[in-house]
Formats: sequence, structure tokens, C-alpha cells
Amino acid sequence: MNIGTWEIKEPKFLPDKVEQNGSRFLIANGFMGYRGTMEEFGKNQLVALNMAGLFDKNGDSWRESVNAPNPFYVKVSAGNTELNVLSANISNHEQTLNIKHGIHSRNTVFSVDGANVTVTAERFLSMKRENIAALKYTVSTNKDICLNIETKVDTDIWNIHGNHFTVKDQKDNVLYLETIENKIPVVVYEEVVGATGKNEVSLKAGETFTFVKLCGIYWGEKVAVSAENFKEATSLSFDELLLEHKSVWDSIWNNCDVEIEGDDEAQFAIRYSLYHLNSIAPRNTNKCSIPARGLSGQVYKGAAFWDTEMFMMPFFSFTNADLCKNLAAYRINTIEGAKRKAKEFGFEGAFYAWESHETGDDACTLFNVNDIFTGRPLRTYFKDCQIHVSADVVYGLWEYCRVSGDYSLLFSGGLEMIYQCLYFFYSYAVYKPLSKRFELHNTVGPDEYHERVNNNAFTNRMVKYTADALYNALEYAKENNTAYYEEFCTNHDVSWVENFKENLYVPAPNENQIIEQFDRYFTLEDTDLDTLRSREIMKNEYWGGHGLASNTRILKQADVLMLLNVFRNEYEESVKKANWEFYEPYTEHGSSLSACAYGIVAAGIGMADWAYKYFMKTATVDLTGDTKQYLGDMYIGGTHPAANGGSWNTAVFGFGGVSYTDTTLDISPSLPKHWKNLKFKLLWQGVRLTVSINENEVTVTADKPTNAINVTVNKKEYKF
Ligand code: IFM
Repeated sequence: MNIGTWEIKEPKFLPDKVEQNGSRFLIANGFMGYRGTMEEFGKNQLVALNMAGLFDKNGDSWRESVNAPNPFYVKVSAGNTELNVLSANISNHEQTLNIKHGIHSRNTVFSVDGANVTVTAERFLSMKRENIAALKYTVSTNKDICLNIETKVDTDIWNIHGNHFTVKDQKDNVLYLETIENKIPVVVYEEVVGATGKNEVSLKAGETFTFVKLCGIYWGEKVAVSAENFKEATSLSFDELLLEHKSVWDSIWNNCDVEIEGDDEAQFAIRYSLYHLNSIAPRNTNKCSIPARGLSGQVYKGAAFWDTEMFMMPFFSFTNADLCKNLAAYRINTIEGAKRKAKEFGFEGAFYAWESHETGDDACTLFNVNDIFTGRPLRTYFKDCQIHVSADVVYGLWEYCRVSGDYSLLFSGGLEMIYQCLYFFYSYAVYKPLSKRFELHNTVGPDEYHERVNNNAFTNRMVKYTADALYNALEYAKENNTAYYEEFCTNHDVSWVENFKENLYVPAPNENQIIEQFDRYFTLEDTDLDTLRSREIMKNEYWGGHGLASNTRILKQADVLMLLNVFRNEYEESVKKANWEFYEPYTEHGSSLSACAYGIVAAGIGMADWAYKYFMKTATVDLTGDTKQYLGDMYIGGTHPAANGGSWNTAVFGFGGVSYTDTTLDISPSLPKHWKNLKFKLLWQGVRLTVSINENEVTVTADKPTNAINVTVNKKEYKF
């Protein structure tokens, strides 16, 4: 794979990379994502047009996001040879993704009966018109040939858990479908300029044949306006659509680009991460969030996890407040699902889904992994014990408010959400009368290899955060919206909040400065990763459950380090260093969520060389493809948006040293030695700032200074 300034290129066709490149070369526009596959591919090559926010369940199978019919299918034969990279002779092949503008292209030279037949294709999913998919397909030859061209919307598509459509009708190049479970209408329009249906074309040597294909994909309420919407799009040429698409991308980059001087590899990796985040985030709705595998397919059921709030929302809150507000509002909108879940497990308040779908109901099952030895479903405790998710969604909302300075969501369900989450924890907590404290038992922290533990430090601290957030949100309401505050306090019992907040146990560093990950963690077998690996009997063995890691100190992903990352202003440098050194050798980094916490904490204590390794690990995760592909026998491939978010967090919070209080943004950087300059954009309480850092100085400029926001740079105060 070659990397340019704004593009990646696979310079030849590698059959064993088809799956990985499908994710690596993904294009998406927040409404849909299309995998980086060839136009002639089908379901066996995992072609997918994955839809954001549309879910379906077929029979007893897991509910998952829906893949729409494939609008870009093209089959071309030259004489008797099908121009398919999988089967034909090819003398050249290149696949390219332009990350500046979200454009996928390919160029393949097929050798057919002594002729060189060249196929070039370029496609994009419009950032300007979220329903529109566009493809330009060109064939040229150096000898006379006869082409047979078939292009259609292919309904024979990849699904992990069965078919999700009934075809209702097909006429005038419009395909009418309905989902199986909720009978949601889906309509796909197709307009081909230059070739329709099957086409026979005689091409003379030196000639070129081009056609353009525009498709419109609509579902739900949007179907009612689809005909008009599609017609408007088809009144524009491919080039006009491309131009407006590019200009949306230009303005996106204008608000979020990160520039690194002195390290081309890091520069591309961070931009590639931001490309993915910007591609997959819903732009025009607050009815869905960002799935853990983005829009690269149905892995993890297309569900949203804590990944969004803890790893991705920081980036959006500092670069695109409107989009971030939508993500926060999604959780407010889905509170009924969280309340249902709390009830189902015998608690009060709002227990958010571990794997959230459109209603907020949990797509996670109690048996979420198969035992690789027996093939039987294994009891996992992600769904019922990973309670920190309710605190994570509060974190997403409250940090959005603090960074944007916009607290309006509190009065449209936000305060209620924070209250219900804390009430859930209050109902979950165990009161220890002798030690006079609340504890949290039977939990799973970020490290999923240790289930049903007591007093996971990260979880307990996040619950304390929730209590503080409720306290502060109530204070804000009291001062800024008295009528709302009074009504809220009339309708809600808040008498328990103070007691719970003050007496909740949060594990502290011990005499060696180490925070125990959970009660009795230190009693577990002290072994190392190589030893554990040597005990594996089978490939892809699951280390959690009753598996290999459970009775050892080996952890799947940053856990105490996640605590030190989120609450980085609270702990002494010596505590951060001691815990980094203690936990790092035990950490498998078996989740792509792990590396950034290690990177951010290391950068914050001036260990830029430690940090750099983890920054590169998180920033290149979807470039190298160096991630787990299976959990037990479950395929978990795809893109890794939490890691993409983690790379921005490491660059900005870690190396950039950005932190904030309710009133002040602080910048205290520490760059890797070989970086000559780091430049990034920040939207801080409504003012757009550009921060530029080099060895000698930090420069901050504001687009439109208001003289009302406070920034400190290396402890010196400024107003912008
Ligand atoms: O949310 C994560 C979890 O922390 C580790 N397993 C994968 C999930 C989805 O990314």
C-alpha cells in the first residue's frame, strides 16, 4: 500500500486483501457507507452499502443494521472474458482512496485476447445530498473489442444475520423494498446515463466508453419526498455533483484539520482517522449515533457503544458542535430503551444499552460470544454488568455542554437523562453500613476479560462523575432556568443525591501509588502476555469468560489507564507514571480502544516517546489492519472509529496538552522530539481557534475573537 499526501493506493490486486481493503477504502457520508470493493464484486467479497440508523431482525437471528442493495454493481465482458479482477488476467491494477474528498477510484488493465482493456471507475457518496450515490465508469481499449455491459442495483447482498428485505415492486428503474421486522419502506432509484440494463458496445482501438450512474437511496419518512429529491439530483451532471460534494468536504477540513510537520507518516495517519470520523458521523439527524464499526458493515450489529461518547465525541465537540449535539441528543431520545433495560434487570432509572439500536433497546445478548471449543453460546456479562455505559453517556452530554458552552439540551431531556442515569446507579449500588459507603459490585469495567468484579476503579469514578454532573447541572438550571429547575425538583426526589455523591467509594492509589483495577485484582496470577499466549489451545480463543486471562492480571484493554486518561487533571504525575509502568506489561491491547489511553497519559507526563508509539498504534489501526478479526468464532472486522477518535484525542489532549475547566481552555503541550510543528483547530465555547505549536512557541489565533473566552498557554492567560 502506498501513502500520498491525501490518498492511499493499493498498487496491485491482492486477493487476500479484499476483505481488509473493503474497510480501508470505505467511502461514507454519515447516511450510508460503501465498502472499498470492486464494481464487479458480489456478496462473497463483502460488498455492502451499510445504512446508518436502519435496523432489522430476521427470525431468531441477531438484530443488525441493514445493508441496502448494491447500487454500484457493474459487470462487463469483453468477448467471452468477464472483466473481473478475481478471475481475468490483469496486467495492472490500482485502487485509490482520496481522503480529502471521499472519492474511491480504481484503474485496472485487463489482458483480453491480446488487447489491453482498461477500466477506470470513480465513485462517491454525496456529502451534500446524503441520499445520492454516484459512479462514473469508463472502458477503453488498444484493439477493437465487443463489450457487453450490465449494470443494475444488485439485491443479492452480504448480510451477517440473514436477508432484511422483501422486494415489493420494481418499475421504471425504481426498486421498492420493505424491511422484514418493522416493514420500513426502502426505495432505490437508479439512473444510468450512457448505458442502461444490458448494453452491447463495439469499441474501436483507442476509443473510450463512459457511463455515469446515479442512485438515490431512501428509507422511512424520506421515501415520501424521494422522487422529487432524486429528480433534483439527476438534473446535475456527475461533475457538478462532485464539485458540491468536494466543497462540503473542504469546509469540513477547514474546521478540523490537524497538521503535523516533520512526520509524514503521522500526518497521514491522523488525517486518515479524521476522514473516517467525518465520513461516518450522522450529519442531519439525532435519531442515530455512530456504530462501533462505523458504516463498514454489520459487525457488532451496527450498534453504538460507549465508543461514541468516550472516544469520538471529544473530537466532534471541539470541531463540529451541531453534529456533537445530535450525538448527545440521540441518547436523550433513546432514554425509554434505557429505562426498559433498567426495569428488565430489576433496577430503577436509565441503564443504557451496551449495544444501542434506534430505540435505545439493547442489541447485546447475554450470550454474546460462542465458545470456540464447543460452538456453544458463552454467558458474557457485557450487557448486564458493563454499567459504566450509563455514566459514559452522561459524560458525552455534559462535556459537550462544557466545551460548546451550550447547555440548552439540559432543558430538553438532558437533565432528566443525567438524573435517571444516577438514579440507576443508586439503585444498583450496595451500601456497606460498617464502612458507611456505597460500593458497586458485579460489574465489568473496560477490561472485558474480568467479569463480575467489585469496585472497578474506572466504573466507580465514572459514577462519581455522574453524581457531580447532576449536581452541577442542577446548579446550572437553578441559576439559568429557575422555572425549569423548580418544576424538576417538584417532580423528582433529589434528597438522596448528596449522600450518594459524598459516600460513593472510589479506589485510590495504594502505598505504591498503584490503583487496584478492582477488588482483589492484585491476588490474580502475575503472568505475562507471552506465557498466556503459549497456553492457547486454539486460534482465536476468547480470553475472557472463563478463558485464559480471567484468573490472571492480563487485561484486554486500558482500564485504570482509562481512568487516568479521563480524569487526567486529578492525579499526580507520579501516580500516572507508576500505573502506566505497572499496567502496561499486562495489557494485551486486544481492543482498538486501548492504545490511546496509554498515549494520552504518557504524553501528559512528558513521556513523548512512550506516547508516540501508542499514538501511531491508534492512528494507523485502519491502515495497517493490525487488529483482531475474530472474537471466538465471531467476525469483528471493519473500521475502528473509537481508535480514530483516540488518535485525535492523543494528538490534541496528549501532545497538544489541551485541557479545560468550565471557564478556561488550557494548552500545555509536549511534542514528540521529531515533530517540528503541530497545528489544530478547536471550537471552544463558540469561538474557532487555531493552535500552532513548535519547540519554541505556541500561537493561538481566533477566527472571530469575542474577547469573552479564556485561554491559558503554558500558564499565561489570554482572552479571545
Ligand atoms: O466498546 C468496545 C469494548 O470496549 C471492547 N470490545 C469492542 C467494543 C466495541 O468497539
